[in-house]
Amino acid sequence: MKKSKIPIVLTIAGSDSGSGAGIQADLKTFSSLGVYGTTAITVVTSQNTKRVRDVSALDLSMISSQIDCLVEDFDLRAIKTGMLFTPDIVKIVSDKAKEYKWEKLIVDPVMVASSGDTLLQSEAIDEYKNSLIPISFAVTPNIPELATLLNEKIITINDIKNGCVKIRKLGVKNIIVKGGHDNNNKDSIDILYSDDTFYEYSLPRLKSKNNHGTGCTFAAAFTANIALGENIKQSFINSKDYVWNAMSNDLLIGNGNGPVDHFYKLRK
Ligand code: PXL
Repeated sequence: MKKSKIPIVLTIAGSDSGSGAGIQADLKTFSSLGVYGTTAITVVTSQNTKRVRDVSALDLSMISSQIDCLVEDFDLRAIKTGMLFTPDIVKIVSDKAKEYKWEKLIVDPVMVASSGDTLLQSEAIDEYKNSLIPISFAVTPNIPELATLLNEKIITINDIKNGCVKIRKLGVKNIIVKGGHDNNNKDSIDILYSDDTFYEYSLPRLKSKNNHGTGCTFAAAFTANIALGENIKQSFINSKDYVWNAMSNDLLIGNGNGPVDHFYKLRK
């Protein structure tokens, strides 16, 4: 396969019409960090910064077709998943990952939007645990997602660490828990569990309500860093720095939870 000048990555995720999260956030992150992003769209949402109004899933055959078509022509260095919505979509993505022997599969187990709307059917949780997480390179839940995956309360840093050890038992080697939802700490503490070792990285908690798409953006930045050849720990640090900087720049878009500025570097 022809060698591209910049790494090519793929995001398998949902479209956010307000462009703060989902496919749109992923593409902006990829472009800002110097990788070429391709997309396989799973669902279309009609959405603004205040609410998700409608969700419509694509046919499974169309989801597979996008993936097959990209694999046919592109040397995909890393693949990220976002909103998968139904158990069938989670299953088809795991089938494709196995078929194509994806080594650098980053699974962001998207469940709820910043507006509080549901982005995953509850029946899909077991499918994540049984088929997708075990074959992934890294999984990047936030605290509520970790709690849902384990069906446990996660409150303290110790709970997060114990949770990582349990997720590790599903087979995935790298677990990152995004600490943005832990309002008990004045810092936002993210945890990486890799090679059976914990790393913590803290930055001052930002008060901004413009946090729509921060989860997607973190996982997309991590995917880009891995595709660029960074090691896991540095990719983790770079991704948190990127989200923190993007979130620091308020674009004042919409009346609800607004998007972060993926191109903050252009405006410095
Ligand atoms: O941030 C999670 C997320 C992922 N994917 C889509 C979304 C959202 C949040 O709103 O809309 C399509």
